[in-house]
Amino acid sequence: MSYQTILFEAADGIARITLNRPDKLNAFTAEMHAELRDALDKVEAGDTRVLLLTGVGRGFCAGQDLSQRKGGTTAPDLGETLDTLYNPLIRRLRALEMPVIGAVNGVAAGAGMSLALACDITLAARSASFLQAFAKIGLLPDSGSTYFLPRLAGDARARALALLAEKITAEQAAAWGLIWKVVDDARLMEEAEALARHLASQPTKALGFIKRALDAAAGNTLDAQLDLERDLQREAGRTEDYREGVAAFLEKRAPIFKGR
Ligand code: T3D
Repeated sequence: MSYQTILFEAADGIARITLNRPDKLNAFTAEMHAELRDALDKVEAGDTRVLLLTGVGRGFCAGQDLSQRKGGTTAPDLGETLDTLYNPLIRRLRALEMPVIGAVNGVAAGAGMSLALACDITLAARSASFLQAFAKIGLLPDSGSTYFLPRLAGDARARALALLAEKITAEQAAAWGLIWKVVDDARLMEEAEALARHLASQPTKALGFIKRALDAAAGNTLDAQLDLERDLQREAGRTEDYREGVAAFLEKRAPIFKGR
């Protein structure tokens, strides 16, 4: 499949997906969703150990392209588009057995902000901003925002962000725990790439288990979570990378992890 709305490349264990509709601040279209699905198929099928997501131009992603939702005589079924396009994307990113880095280069609005929140480690350029744009157009936050916001920022901030739909700066997003950190604009991709290189050299299976355990924690009792940690640790203990990690420690050398 050749891509019109995203850029995709994968090399040395790092896959890069760059949203590429800069004149529309990388707003999602059905075509972009289809291309993302195809790119994620490649990420899952290949030897990728980390995924880096960013956008071209001055936007990260402005959410759904509203020109595709121009009023007709019948109301669109937005439940259907969430079911078929947005929810599978968010579920897939969270379930990827590798870290997903978000490099938020500009405004992240609507489902674009949800996308940034769904990444495992999100960096933002100092000039970037975040906007729960939904209420401005008569919608509620979707694509995971009602899940991520209160967990990351707390209920009071989640409610105000969603109800007021006020734009916040990258600094504020970091201060509220919505993202990992803010980076000077000129250094964003350099830092994101360095992070990607680092993560691509780490024990990928264990990183995948960490994601799984942290995601499950939100809905688990302590007992259930302890059981899950036991099960995943059992699997981790059987990986080549665990053997290598212990051997490297005992031999006082840097480990060489293969992601197996
Ligand atoms: O529908 C479903 O399937 C349900 C799922 C919904 C998920 C959602 O994401 S709903 C929320 C949709 N997104 C929004 O409501 C955000 C709309 N955009 C904005 O509020 C503003 O554009 C921003 C705050 C993001 C940025 O503002 P600003 O002033 O920096 O830029 P701008 O001038 O508004 O935008 C630049 C261009 O991008 C402009 O195009 P033009 O006039 O130069 O040809 C603008 O129309 C376009 N653009 C920005 N966002 C969207 C968009 N075009 C279509 N859809 C957009 N979402």
